Amino acid sequence: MSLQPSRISAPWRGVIAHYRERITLTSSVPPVTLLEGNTPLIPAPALAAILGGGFELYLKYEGLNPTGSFKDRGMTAAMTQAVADGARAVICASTGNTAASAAAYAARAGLKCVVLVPDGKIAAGKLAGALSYGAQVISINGSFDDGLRMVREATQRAPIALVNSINPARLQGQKTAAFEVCDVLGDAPDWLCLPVGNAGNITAYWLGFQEYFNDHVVSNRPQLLGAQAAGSAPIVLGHVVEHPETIATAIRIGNPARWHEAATALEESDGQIYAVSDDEILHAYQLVARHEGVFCEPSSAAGLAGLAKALREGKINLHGKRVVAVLTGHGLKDPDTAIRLSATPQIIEPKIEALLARLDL
Ligand code: AN7
Repeated sequence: MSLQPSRISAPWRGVIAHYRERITLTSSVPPVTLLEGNTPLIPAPALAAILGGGFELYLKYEGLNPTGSFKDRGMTAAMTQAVADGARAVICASTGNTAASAAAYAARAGLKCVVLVPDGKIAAGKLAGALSYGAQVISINGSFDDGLRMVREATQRAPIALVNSINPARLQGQKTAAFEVCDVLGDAPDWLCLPVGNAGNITAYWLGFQEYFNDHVVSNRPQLLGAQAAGSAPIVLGHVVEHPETIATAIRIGNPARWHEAATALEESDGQIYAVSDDEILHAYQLVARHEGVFCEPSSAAGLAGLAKALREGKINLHGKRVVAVLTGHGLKDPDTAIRLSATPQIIEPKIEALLARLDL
């Protein structure tokens, strides 16, 4: 009997090391990494049945990244590039997840990090993360869109690097999620659905799928199904939303920076984009937790809400198809929404009879 630990596979070294030859960075410095990526693609047969059945559904659970969202894929690349460029400080505007991710990777790289967030509109777990990783957190009396405008100008006027997804390195990191989906399925899925906010992620997925397809790694490309919150749906409406509102604060964005690229991805993939109400988002959010045991943040469920809407309205035929829903962030990011939506725990005396009387079996 061997006393060596059994190695089931080579250790995971993060998305830059794993997909090195596919990631275009102008640097040769060692990656700034927290070993992000390699997130599970979880089959969701119960949810597929609830949505009408007849297709395979998988959840790309991005909440299992080191800071709890898909942003870590892009941030490893952006922070590596910043270090290579000799930056001393980084800045971003954020609805929360980018802030937490930037803060963590900056801590790892030894860089100063400044994040701008909309005051009162960021979920508790994201603020807790950004503060704990030691970022300078600045709350603005305005929206994410105001913050993005301000950080763009700040990088013109002060020696600080921008790590929002208008930074092309971010997309290089984030496209690895598309590679992973294909690597696990053995080909591209038929549909990929995801929430759309600033539109960096849909742009990055399309980049990844195109690249695998063009290099003949896969034989097809998925159709993309995007979803925006109804109160923050500029791409669906075709105009900027001045005062975006939604309970899904991660995607409370009225003027997406990658709007044009998202429109191109939707067009080239023969995709669809939907506006989903807060009620529809919260319904999908509860369904996936209660029927699959997968807890995502409300915004992450918007893609599933969009899928449900497309099916309900007969806009899509999924018979025999393989569908991937990207769950972009972890449910623990937003404990307040989770608790507010649920029944209050029952309080009893510490007596067995009191417990047995409450068991409703
Ligand atoms: C959980 O953190 O924009 O369309 O500043 O946190 O690429 O913007 C977050 C966006 C979806 C939308 N799901 O992705 C930010 C930020 C979650 C998110 C999106 C976000 P993009």
